[in-house]
Amino acid sequence: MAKEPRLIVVSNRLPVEIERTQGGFTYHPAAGGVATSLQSVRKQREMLWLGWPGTPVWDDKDRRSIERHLVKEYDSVPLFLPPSDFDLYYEGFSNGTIWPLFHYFPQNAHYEAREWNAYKEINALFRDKILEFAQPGDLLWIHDYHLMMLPALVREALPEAKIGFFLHIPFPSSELFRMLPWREEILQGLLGSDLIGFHSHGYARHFLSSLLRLLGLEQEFGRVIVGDRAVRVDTFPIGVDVNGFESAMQTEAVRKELAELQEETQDRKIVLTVDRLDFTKGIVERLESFDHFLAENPDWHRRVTLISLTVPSRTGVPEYQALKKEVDEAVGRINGRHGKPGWVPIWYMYRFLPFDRLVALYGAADVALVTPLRDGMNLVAKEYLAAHPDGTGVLILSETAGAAEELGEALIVNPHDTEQISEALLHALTMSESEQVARNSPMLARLRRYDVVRWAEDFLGGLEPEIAPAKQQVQVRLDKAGINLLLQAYRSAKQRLLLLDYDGTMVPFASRPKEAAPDEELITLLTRLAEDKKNTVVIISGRDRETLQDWLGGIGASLVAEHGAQIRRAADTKWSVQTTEAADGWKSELRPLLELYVDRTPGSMLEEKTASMAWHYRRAEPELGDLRAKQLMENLEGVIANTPLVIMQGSKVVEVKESGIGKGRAARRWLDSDTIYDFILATGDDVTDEEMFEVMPDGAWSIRIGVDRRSAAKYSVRGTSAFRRLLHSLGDR
Ligand code: ADQ
Repeated sequence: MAKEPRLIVVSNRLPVEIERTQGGFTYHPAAGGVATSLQSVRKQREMLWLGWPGTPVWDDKDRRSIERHLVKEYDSVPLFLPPSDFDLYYEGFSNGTIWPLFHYFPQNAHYEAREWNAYKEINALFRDKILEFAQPGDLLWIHDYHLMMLPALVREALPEAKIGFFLHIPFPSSELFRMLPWREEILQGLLGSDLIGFHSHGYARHFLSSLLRLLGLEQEFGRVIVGDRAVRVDTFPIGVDVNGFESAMQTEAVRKELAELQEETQDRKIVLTVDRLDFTKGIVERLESFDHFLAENPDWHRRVTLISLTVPSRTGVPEYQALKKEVDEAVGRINGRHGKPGWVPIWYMYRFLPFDRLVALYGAADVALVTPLRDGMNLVAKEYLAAHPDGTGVLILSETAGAAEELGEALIVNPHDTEQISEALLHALTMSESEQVARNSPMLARLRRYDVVRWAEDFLGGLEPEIAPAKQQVQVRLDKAGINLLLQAYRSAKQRLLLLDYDGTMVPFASRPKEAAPDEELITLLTRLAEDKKNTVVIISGRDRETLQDWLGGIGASLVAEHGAQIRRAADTKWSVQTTEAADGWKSELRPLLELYVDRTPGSMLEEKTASMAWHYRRAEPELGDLRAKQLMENLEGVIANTPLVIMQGSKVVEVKESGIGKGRAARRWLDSDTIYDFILATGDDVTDEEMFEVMPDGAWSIRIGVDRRSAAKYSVRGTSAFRRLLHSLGDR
């Protein structure tokens, strides 16, 4: 066993099914997302799982036998809970208060002090069980909304414990959360953790604003100071076992199921829906959308079948019984309305299906219709994609499922909009295979990289400590009088050096780097400046050489690409590569870390260049992008210590590069040459340009684009258009 600290996982339910048989008991591991993800963790470290073993009431002898077996065979510790309190805690507070409220159904939530007290009692029983087993150095990972008081209870008893908490359901807007009579206690309960994880950035933000509004606790980059402790709040979107689904698709059992299904449905298209029967899943609304689709598109009659697979859930609760009735009636009504001899529009299955059959259904479905009204993540959407490794199939996904944050290439719909879902169905059923693959491939690639194993490792890695804030530089500003002085100096000079950054300096940023091509006006302007015999124009950029060559190869200027890693002088046709001492291989070492940030930050991307790697986050959600950038820099700082690499944060980009390379060194090639320049202009907008500003001689005009920033440049102008005007003035001289 490796020397990693032991992990104690705590959840309401143990992932083991126990059945009484004649000779004693039988045990089956229950496969679920979290259980699967922790299989790999189990190989690296000792693990113990603590939770409730299921409903039957056992006598003392049974309990001892079950506990012995679970500890020995499953590394699991059962916590037998008193049935009376259990109902108040489970059906009552957990599923009758928290579940509806957190899923934006406040009208379904009830607030009973008795249930709340039972919830606290049961959480305290969990604490007692933990205390029986916990040893110094253990990591504790507590799961989900049943156990929100547990982190603080454990913290009180074990101040030094390392405690992580993960919420599998949404955390609602603070406006909803504040409706809970025991809202402060719940927040305090969660704050006993060192790390609190959510599926999406939105949930983390809601939690942080609840902390601010209800407890007055401020956060900085997802860190909240509670007394003398720091609590980190972060997002870890759970994945699925992609390899497991891919290999299941190859097994004989699944192939057989699939063949039978295809035989039964003939050449009809299959639309599949899979959920637990719950009011949050939007089952009735979805059936109504299908009804609408059939009414609007009679040509699709007989050509499509909706398979609705619904797993029974909370069957003892009256609201769930009423929902079951509503679903049954809707299915009957729609089949009655549209059905024809030989064609039943909806095949409705109300049961749990074994894995092989479920996978075969995923594989056979042309379209997955996943439209929960609210869902923490929704694994069905991801499982469907994983069961189509060739990238075919169409996913229609609700915008209010956590999964929508990552699966943006799906057909995203508002689950309440019958018309829109009906249109999405038509789009899905007629979508070309090439469009299907184009949409699904990037999603599959993300799911493969950030799978369920990675999710668990990422969370556990997050329980490690963090590092210090970034450095700052001197602030400067340029005024109108300065511009006039600059123009005078330019006019009277004999040899001028113009070092011009490109993105963010001469052109504004575009959401995709390839879209920031130079316009005609800029090309003309730069060509004119470069033609002037007194001028040496150098475009000094972080871009790759192909793009620079392509865009600016014809203006007659010298080009510096990749922050100085490649240089092409105006007089040359060839590029020269600048070398450093950095040994090869650093990129493959850092790539997994950078890819992790790509996966965890939807909209971001990785760019590889000769002597650097850059993580761009301009298209990411801004707050999340900034937070991740800071985390990535801290992470990188630890990794690259004592290597010839440096980290730079530019505008919406974090870049790691070989330290001998940089715009400073590149600029020196001209500054240190035999030519004596009596006018030097250096302009740029981000941290990569600071190196250039720093090597400028005293009389140089160094200008940073963007006011009120810290910089080593002497001056600043407001933005790219202001700088363009200045360039025009130079061009007119
Ligand atoms: P759930 O609300 O249970 O999970 P979901 O994420 O969709 O919702 O997971 C359902 C699971 O049950 C899937 O793995 C699916 O394959 C399986 N399943 C559904 N119907 C089935 C059937 N008839 N037969 C067999 N298997 C069936 C909670 C949160 C989610 C969050 C997960 C994980 O509510 O938002 O994604 O936890 O964090």
